[in-house]
Amino acid sequence: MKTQNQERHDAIVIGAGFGGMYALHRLRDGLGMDVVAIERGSDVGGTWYWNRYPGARCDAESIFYSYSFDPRLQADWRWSEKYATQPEILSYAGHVADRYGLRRDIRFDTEVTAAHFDEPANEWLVRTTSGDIRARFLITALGCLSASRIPSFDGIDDFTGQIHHTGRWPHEGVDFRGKRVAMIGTGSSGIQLLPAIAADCAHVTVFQRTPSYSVPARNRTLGPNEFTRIRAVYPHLRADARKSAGGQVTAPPIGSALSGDTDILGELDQRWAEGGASFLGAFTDTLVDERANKISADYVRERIKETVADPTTAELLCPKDYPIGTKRICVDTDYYATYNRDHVDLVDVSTTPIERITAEGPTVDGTVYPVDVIIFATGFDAMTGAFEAVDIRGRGGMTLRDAWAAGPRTYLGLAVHRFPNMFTITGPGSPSVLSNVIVSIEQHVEWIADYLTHLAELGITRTEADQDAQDSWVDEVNKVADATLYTKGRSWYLGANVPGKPRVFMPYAGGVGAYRQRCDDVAAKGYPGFTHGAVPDGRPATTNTAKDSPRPIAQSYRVTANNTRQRSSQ
Ligand code: NA7
Repeated sequence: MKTQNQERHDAIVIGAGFGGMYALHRLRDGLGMDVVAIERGSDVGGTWYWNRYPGARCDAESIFYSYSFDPRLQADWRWSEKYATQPEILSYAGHVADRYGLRRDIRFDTEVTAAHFDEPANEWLVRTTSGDIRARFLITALGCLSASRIPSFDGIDDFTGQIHHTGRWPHEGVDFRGKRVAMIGTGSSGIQLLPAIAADCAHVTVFQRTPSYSVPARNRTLGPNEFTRIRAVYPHLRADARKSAGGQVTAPPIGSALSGDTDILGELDQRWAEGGASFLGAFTDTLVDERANKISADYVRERIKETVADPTTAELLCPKDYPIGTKRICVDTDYYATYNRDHVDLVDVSTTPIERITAEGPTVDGTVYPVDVIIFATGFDAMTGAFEAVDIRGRGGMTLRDAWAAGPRTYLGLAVHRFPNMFTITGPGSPSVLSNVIVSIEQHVEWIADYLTHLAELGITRTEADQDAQDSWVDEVNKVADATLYTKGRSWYLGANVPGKPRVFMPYAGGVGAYRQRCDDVAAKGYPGFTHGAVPDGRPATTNTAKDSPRPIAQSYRVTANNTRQRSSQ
């Protein structure tokens, strides 16, 4: 890829969601680097910018699904509900952007189409829809669930009504009043959306391929007194969240579900009444033992049958052929009860798939369902789809698509062999989607910032993950996943929702606390697993080990970057 353009920065961040925003802030205002972020949306917020469908909410609690890096930011933002709505989270993202002056270094409405490592120049050349940019470091903050997908149905272009995907919802909203609606997909998005639109529609037909396990949110407002109490202990809550398995503080498991000593059903009753995904954390063995898992799964099936009046519909809504939690558990408000409304119908497409879409609507088993609007709540090409959409090439012209042809491979979910000076925020191989992702984002950005500081202090301008280190990390990710039931669900964690995608369990299932410890150990030992300097094909120039003797600071970003920049108020 040739370019005449000489625009240069120390680092390019792709994406201005929560990952990209914090990377920009930390590298620019913390390290004094010259950074530009590229964002295809017209504003910050990432997933919360795009997923504007009615009912969209975070399923991690708002007090944890927010940045913790600046106590003053934490102190001056007040969440109004236990689970924040999409508009509130988007406005929080805007508040963060204002507070740290982020927008001035974000190029909006701009897509990155290619990123090639220019070996002689030791720089990334990034091609965007508004020109080419060069930088020493490339930080991808692409989002794990940003490549939305509409399955390829025959005849879709013939449909004469409106088509919307939950992950690309129109900013002006959709008027459902009096409309006949088809909703395809019953994952988190569909489950949140259905109750929110049902009241307005003339009729809704839900097309379900796989039923989800969903637990009630029991959402509520956070009153001033409650918030004051949270603020008093916020630092402790945050510290605990960082060490936890999932990145938020929930009631600890009471023991094995198979132990005869504990009040198993009482515990599930209590967690069901409290609401939220901590239901899944009631016992130590729910995600590792099928018999233990069945206890929680049966419990949910019973609640579904209790709630849904029509027994045939209730039966169809009961997940049967996979363990609870192995596809992402959903958190809902009135989802199952919505099927008791006369104008809401469920069509099972598990054995008789949608054949085609005609001018009038979806066709299943020869029956056409005439509708005015089709909503695709059909999810994303998770974790790797956003990478595949960009022509990323590393050393020797190796494409990331080829490097990941059999499934993504990373070192610590942070770096990729043959892709020097590239770091991935919440990349495959990190806890990412199995965690409260903001906790993971902060940990990744801070680890990357520390590593860049380390490199600058040693005057090192090039680093690359070693093949061996990457191979053993991939083995560990697989080993951890294999010790759980996660591999038993046909989930997007495994790439199973995308035809032809390799079946590889992509996130690290060992928990954010254990993962943080691993990353901290690597830092403390002087970053073993990375090679510093140019790497001739297959032969490391210098392998970095703890034995490397520290060198005097030859170069630091504070010296080389634009020194006129003001540090932020953090
Ligand atoms: P999900 O969880 O991937 O759900 C997508 C749904 O769409 C799921 O029920 C799929 O069934 C269904 N789907 C996909 N393709 C088809 C076809 N061809 N026919 C019928 N049904 C289909 O995406 P969401 O947006 O709901 O949630 C993603 C994450 O975002 C969520 O976990 C939260 O973290 C936020 P399948 O299960 O594949 O049989």
